[in-house]
Amino acid sequence: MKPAMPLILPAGETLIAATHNPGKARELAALLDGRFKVITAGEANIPEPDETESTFVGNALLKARHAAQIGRRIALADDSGLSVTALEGAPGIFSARWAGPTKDFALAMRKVEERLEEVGSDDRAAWFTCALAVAWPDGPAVVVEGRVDGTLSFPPRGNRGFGYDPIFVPEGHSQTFGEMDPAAKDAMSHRARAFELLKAALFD
Ligand code: ITT
Repeated sequence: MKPAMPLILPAGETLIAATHNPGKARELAALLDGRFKVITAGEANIPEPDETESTFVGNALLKARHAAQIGRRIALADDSGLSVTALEGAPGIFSARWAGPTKDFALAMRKVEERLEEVGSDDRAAWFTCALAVAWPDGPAVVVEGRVDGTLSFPPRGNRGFGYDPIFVPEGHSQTFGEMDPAAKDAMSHRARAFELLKAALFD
């Protein structure tokens, strides 16, 4: 939805990418495509906030507002995750937390496979969600959400991308996101779809 008062996001502006996940920071920088200068939350010395909300949208807004207030610049945050139909949407907003303190995604992907065995379902349907929030230091914020559907495939395949990419095969494709050319993932991912909505709301 377009804000009632147009929010200005001038090309060339320095944006804080409010993430501590290098895989995400890489994809966000590619999507921003030279339009903005991007510094990460780490470079701006912004600590990671606790993700206390119960939705992707809530956590994306929380992270963007936190970074914009501390960094005194416009901030873009991403809250995202993998949801599995047979696991009633888990891990969902807990996707990063399933990898434990050492961010071990081989472990997190095994956990998904084990939980599927436990529930005894053959349904391998899953989807990725990405909420993107932009917050201004003086208060306003915009948030959008994108989704990509697919199926899970074990064992994990490919070492591109990040997180759960090696077990996710997007609908209509045979390669996992972990095997795909990064540009191919960027053309169809949940993050790309959210980004299209953000562009329509803010840049066009
Ligand atoms: P920040 O909060 O610092 O941005 P984070 O990794 O903790 O980093 P989230 O809480 O949003 O971020 O967790 C999202 C997790 O979901 C992420 O760590 C990945 O494991 C997974 N995920 C999100 N997008 C993904 C993608 O495009 N490919 C694979 N896994 C993805």
